[in-house]
Amino acid sequence: MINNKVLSIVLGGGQGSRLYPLTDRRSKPAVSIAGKYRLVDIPISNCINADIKRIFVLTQFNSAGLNKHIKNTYHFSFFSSAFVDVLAAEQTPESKTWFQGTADAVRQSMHHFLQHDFEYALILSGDQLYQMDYDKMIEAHEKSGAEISIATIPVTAKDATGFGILKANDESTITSFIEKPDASLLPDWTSEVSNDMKSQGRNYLASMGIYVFNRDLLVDLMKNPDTNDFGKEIIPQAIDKHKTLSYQYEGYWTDIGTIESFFEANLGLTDDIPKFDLYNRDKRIYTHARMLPTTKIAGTALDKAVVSEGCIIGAAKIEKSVIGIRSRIGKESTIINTYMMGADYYESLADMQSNKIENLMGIGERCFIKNCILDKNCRIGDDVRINGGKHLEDTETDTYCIRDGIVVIKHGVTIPKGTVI
Ligand code: ADQ
Ligand code: ADP
Repeated sequence: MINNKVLSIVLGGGQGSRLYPLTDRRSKPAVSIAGKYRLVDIPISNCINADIKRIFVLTQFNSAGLNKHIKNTYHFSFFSSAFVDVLAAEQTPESKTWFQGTADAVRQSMHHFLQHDFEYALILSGDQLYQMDYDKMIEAHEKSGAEISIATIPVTAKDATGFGILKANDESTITSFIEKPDASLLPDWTSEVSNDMKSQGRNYLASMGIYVFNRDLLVDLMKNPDTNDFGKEIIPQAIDKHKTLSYQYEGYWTDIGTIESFFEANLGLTDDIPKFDLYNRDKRIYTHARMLPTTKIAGTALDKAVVSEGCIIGAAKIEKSVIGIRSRIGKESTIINTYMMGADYYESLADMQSNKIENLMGIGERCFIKNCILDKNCRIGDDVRINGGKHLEDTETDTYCIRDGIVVIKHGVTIPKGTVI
């Protein structure tokens, strides 16, 4: 089934990305999460689970990785109107620049959207981890007669300064909105929330950056070339003129736009009952079906480990870590609090045995790796010691970056034998 009323637009990431260096060589939607998925799989899967199967992904630059992933993953029947298309910022006679913001990204791509029939545009962020039923949001939008709906979630004062904060009346119509308010303004912006939320100190209603627009209104709003951003301009300017609904959500939702939140969200998957449920059949997360072999483990003590397919592991210990596809980890190594993204391919046995390659892909023998993100295809030599943590200052070298104490090893680099970080 396809919901023919809705066209979905995923905002795949701006220019100066807070996820650097993970976004150094690929666009943000292509960043690997949870060992086997890509960021873009989250909003796309939520859409598919709601029968919304006409999806555009807007991104600042095309990476071979992203296009290949979309092409390999989202196959719809030849007779269906379903599609997932990547639209990268492009030069046209009218616009010679990169997307200047979220609204500008939509504006510059409008001619692609208008080739399709739809009543509502569902605009989504590309860097959030959540499983939401968009169907219900569209239903509430239709029922209320609103022209715009914004998904909202109660947040704490500490978090409120990082979001668009709003107030709504008894009918859930938004009456005021402020983008990322200064902490000094917060006392004026509390809302009535459920007792459960109150007990968690979540007294502010934040925009989740998930919007439903009636088609005609979106077309109209995009005619003003001076508005580049939904949060900063479009929404605050629209609420007085157009009925805007607050669609309140209280499930698990987290923004994974920074290295720290990305790291926490991934390691959170190792909890006994993770807040993000990958095991729910009704809210399935789709990704490339790779037909990988099973994972082989020898002599390893595993504790809170999430291990993807196709790995060959001989480590001594893996604790509170997510191990990505095709990871190879050598004997006597210890991995703690780490997200290892894995590899895009295997080295051949002949290559591995020929001694031609000094550092094999993956993690070598007798290594100690803690508080680390290892990007895809990196080579960690034997006896390497990486002890990440808050004692380390933010810094960057050719092969790694340190952000909030997390050591991020860059894509495809080699960390030679015996290195200590
Ligand atoms: P932010 O997340 O800070 O706040 P923004 O940086 O504009 O807003 O990003 C929104 C989404 O669009 C992200 O997925 C981002 O990667 C993507 N994006 C940003 N610039 C883009 C560009 N030029 N081209 C394509 N994609 C781009 C927003 C709202 C707040 C709300 C939070 C919730 O402005 O009101 O509270 O989202 O996370
Ligand atoms: P991303 O940017 O998303 O990490 P890449 O653009 O690096 O992805 O390419 C990933 C894809 O490229 C993989 O699916 C893999 O099949 C292929 N690939 C990359 N390097 C090699 C290689 N040396 N040998 C074989 N395949 C490779």
